[in-house]
Amino acid sequence: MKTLTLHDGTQMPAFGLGTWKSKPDEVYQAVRTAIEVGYRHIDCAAVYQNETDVGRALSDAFAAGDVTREELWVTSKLWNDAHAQDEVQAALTESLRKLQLDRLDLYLMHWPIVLQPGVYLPRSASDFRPLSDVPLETTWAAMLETAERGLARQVGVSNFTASKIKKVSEAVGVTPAMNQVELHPYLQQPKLLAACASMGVALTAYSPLGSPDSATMFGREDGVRLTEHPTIQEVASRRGATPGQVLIAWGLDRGTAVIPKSVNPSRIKENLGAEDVVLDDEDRTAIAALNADRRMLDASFWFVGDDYDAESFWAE
Ligand code: NDP
Ligand code: 1BO
Repeated sequence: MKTLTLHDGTQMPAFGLGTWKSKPDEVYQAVRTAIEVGYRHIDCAAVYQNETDVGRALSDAFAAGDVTREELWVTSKLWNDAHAQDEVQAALTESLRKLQLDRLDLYLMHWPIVLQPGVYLPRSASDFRPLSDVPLETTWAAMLETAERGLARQVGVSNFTASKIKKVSEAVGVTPAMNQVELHPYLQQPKLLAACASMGVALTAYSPLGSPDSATMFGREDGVRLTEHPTIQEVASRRGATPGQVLIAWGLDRGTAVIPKSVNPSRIKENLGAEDVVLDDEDRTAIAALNADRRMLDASFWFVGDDYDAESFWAE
């Protein structure tokens, strides 16, 4: 299994299972199947509202001897409504309770956004807390404290630009181990890759297949699905692989972790096969040409009120 080396030398399994949008009644079997076929990394989040079912699957997998706790990498994420100094540890403890774990391998600040307690997605300006009241560096320092207390082996961020990483790192004196961001051939983000590499921050590619199952939710029905793009299909046929495997192999080839979501047993197995797909320079050049700086999660759900806007949110 391919691994990433984090800034303190920790080895993290590069390939994992995504669980966003996996319904509680589906995610149990998805996690059990994934572990049975060889996955060693599961990506979770409090906001996915399925950690209890993931936790049941983990507990049953340990009891069945399918995997040991030490062999498995479990990531979860702090939701935006618990950013205050005295809320972070409580939120992490609640995720641990649901996941039936003593410690996470990685805990991420899900978004550089601060919401009022109990808010899932904002509907009006009053759903936000001003960043000046709860700055990202306060949240980052509180996350580091959870690691010092042994509740997470590693801590990091998600959906951060390089400049936001630099700001929190300089303020607190410790750089995040990880930045989990959207990465796929339509959104290749080469500058962010280079900036994170220069700061010693590893990257995880989310929505590596282009997140087709969030298209309706976010009113994004236009455009060619990545798995149906002729270039991806050509590379797939050259490599004797499926389009999904090519997309995952491309992310692994760039040195990022990759966490495709599936609740379908045959696609769960198929996606793991990406570890054996080797791309060459012809494949890399063909896929590089697909970059369109096109986001599947453009963050527009945060642009309610005046606190965040499309101009500045992703700007360096
Ligand atoms: P993905 O790009 O992983 O796409 C998931 C979709 O692709 C599902 O519809 C799935 O269907 C389908 N699929 C899975 N395998 C294949 C295949 N081999 N061929 C064709 N279709 C396939 O989308 P996500 O947005 O879910 O991203 C992956 C994970 O990243 C999330 O689940 C989550 O864990 C994380 N994430 C993190 C975010 C963050 O803000 N930090 C934001 C977004 C995602 P089916 O299930 O039926 O197989
Ligand atoms: C708001 C969507 C979060 C997915 O990780």
